[in-house]
Amino acid sequence: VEASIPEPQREAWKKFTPKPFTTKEEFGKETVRHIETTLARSLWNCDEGAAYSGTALAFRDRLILDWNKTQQNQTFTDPKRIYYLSLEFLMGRALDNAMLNVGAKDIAREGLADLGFRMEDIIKQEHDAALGNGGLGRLAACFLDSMASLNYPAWGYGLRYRYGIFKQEIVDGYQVEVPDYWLDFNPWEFPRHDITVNIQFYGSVRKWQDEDGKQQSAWENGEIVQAVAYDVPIPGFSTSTTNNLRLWSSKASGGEFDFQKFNSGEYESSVADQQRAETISAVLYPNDNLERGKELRLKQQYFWCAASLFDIVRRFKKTKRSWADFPNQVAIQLNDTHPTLAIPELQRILVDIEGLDWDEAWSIVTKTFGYTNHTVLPEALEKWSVPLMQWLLPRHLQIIYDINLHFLQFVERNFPKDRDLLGRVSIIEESQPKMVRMAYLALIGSHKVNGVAELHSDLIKTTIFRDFVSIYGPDKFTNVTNGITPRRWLHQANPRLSDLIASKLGGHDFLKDLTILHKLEQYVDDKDFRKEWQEIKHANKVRLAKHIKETQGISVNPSALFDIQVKRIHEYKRQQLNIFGVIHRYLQLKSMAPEERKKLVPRVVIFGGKAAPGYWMAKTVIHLINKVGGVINNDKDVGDLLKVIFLEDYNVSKAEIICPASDISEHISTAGTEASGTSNMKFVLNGGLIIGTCDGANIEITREIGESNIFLFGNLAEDVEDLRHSHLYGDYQLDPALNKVFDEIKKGTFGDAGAFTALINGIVEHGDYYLVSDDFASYCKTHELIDEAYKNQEEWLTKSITSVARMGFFSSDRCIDEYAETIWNIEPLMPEKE
Ligand code: BZD
Repeated sequence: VEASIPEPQREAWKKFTPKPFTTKEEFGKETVRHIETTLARSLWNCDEGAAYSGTALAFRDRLILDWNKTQQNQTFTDPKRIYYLSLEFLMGRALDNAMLNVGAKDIAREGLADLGFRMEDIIKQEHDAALGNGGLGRLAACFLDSMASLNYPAWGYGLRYRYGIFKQEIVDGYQVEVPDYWLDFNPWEFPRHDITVNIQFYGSVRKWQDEDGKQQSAWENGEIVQAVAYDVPIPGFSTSTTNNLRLWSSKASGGEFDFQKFNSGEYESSVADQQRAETISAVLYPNDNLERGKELRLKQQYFWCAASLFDIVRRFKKTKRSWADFPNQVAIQLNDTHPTLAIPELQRILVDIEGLDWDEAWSIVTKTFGYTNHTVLPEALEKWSVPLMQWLLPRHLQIIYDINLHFLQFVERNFPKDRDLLGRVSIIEESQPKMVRMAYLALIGSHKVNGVAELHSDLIKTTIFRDFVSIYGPDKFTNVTNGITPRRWLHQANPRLSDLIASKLGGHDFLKDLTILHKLEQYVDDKDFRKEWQEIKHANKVRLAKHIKETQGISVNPSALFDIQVKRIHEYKRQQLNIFGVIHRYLQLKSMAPEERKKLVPRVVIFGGKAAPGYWMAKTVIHLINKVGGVINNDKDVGDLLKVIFLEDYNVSKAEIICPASDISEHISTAGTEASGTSNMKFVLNGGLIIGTCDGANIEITREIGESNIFLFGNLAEDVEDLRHSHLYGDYQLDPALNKVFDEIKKGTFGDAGAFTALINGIVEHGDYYLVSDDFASYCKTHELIDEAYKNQEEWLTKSITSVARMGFFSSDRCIDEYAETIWNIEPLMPEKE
């Protein structure tokens, strides 16, 4: 690698390289310098917003120094790198995370105090980076944190959406979506106007034979859009390794053609071109677990895949290695099927541009990619219409057809007798119009496919990928159970608990090896420790109660049992089961004598989550929750015994307040539908107990923490199919208690009953696909057990401590090590010593 500064001058360069601040004075100096010069503000107009900006810029400088060193070290050492391709990175706020990871939060707190600001107020100024929908996007963010913390040479690649997931407002009990424009001030990104890639769309394919008689193809005459790189530094915890998240933004290519148009007076049309180009990275699609086949979405996917691969290939080519070495230097992980076009794109680069033979290229491609599946829900499996792909990406469609041909020939050779098999496993679905099945393409183009929890990884092998297990054998399929980063979800969200744990375990090492938590079990009977543990939980509930008061104007009693369900609103996640359970509880309470009521455990039931804007049933559930809250919260008979809260605009920074404040949280999806779930892990790690179905990671959580520390209920995944069948074709009995709940809704107790007809009919008349009625009795019964258990606070506390002690497995560090070892074949690269 050639350096731009000649050898004799490098000493001067090194002398002038800025040093990271190490004292509150140095921090204060940097911060004020940024406020005065970078921001052009002064002591006369420095509000909390400006103080946040100055602090963020001071920390950004620190990250960049480490980032430079990390990247330089990687360039010199040239290890195998992992590239994590995800359309979503749900990062949340960056400042608090940066301060904790570089270990300078206390310095900053003191420095800010000297300037007249409180740390808590400054942190709150930051806008969440919300470039994701839910679990899948947040998982990608936790993985970035772990990869950096474990010193893996890793890059994330994504899209720089101008609008992240919408902000949710609740108006008259209805969800209203407000655009999330988050880029007005974002100190965490570095535009790299010199790193651009031209991306082609549409056009045509020219084919010819070269002198050696070899078939050649070229994709030509398309429309060009430019991708511009924006880099976001990702600091590791307690290491100087700082990785890169590269987000692509779209721009008109601005070549001569546009200039001519503009010059010849076609202003409008040249501006329209520009706007069309910028539309590609304008907005995140707000659906989770649903794919709707829109052209713009496909454009986003190709734009991002092509820019990322160009970048990866460019970096590889600089090292002048042979192509056969590519999979030894590059691992690419596909976060669901959204980046599947990277597979035909790499094949196109190798065959059409680099001139490799098909088979040689294909062997490189399949060794490079790994594919993670996050769902078995049929409506979420991506399919793209062949005519759309023909129009937008004509060469890629040909390559996909060729991949399919080779694959089907291989299947036919090995399974000559199975006539239907070819149709079942073909990448092309023979429908009207024909469709490209992206999950099959991803699977065929990868060397490993993984699910995200044991049950889920088993299910994909017996359902959607069943035939492929016969074709490739079971070794192509593996499981990597999800995890969460304990830095954000314990240390940052719950600093007091983190410090209490550290006081017993001799420091914060558990944040880098979460299995150390098991030593906490020794202290489960330690009186002072228990008292402190309980006080911290209470303080976290007080903090959430304060937030509820400030945002909703409702007072809740922090000594009540806090029962929380926060996640995207989806029928399969069954918030409807929860709210029907609440109505049932309300009816029981109303039927009691006042004396009897006094024995009840007071409850605050808290919901939060966004519904996809076009998902009517989910919006109806939000509406019902709000209506029920309106009635119950104002019923004098009820008082403090039951409160129902819908928290507006659930996001990462709110999750950091919510997760530490639960007594019980709800993970109650129909068995077999939630691939893993990760908020279940966040709640348990913060000392909350959970009620859940035998689904996703709940099963493994139970195995780790013990059956007596979790409230499981409901039917099992293996019985779901039969139950659904019996609803439609057998005799079907609606649960009587649920029927009473429906009667109450129909009476108009919670407002216009007509608004909820579809919700009820889905269960009563249309087969109850999500088995709400089947699980209702066991759900309500389990909540009674929870009430009983909560009365014994000592035992509850023991469960809480024991559970946390046994959660070590669910660190995303463990996941990343598993991916690195079993799929990526990469090693950490330790930072150079000073
Ligand atoms: O991925 C989620 C699953 O539903 C969870 O069970 C799992 O824990 C997490 C992480 O593995 N899936 C999603 O969040 N999916 C999406 O958000 C999504 C977005 C666009 C299109 C399809 C799915």
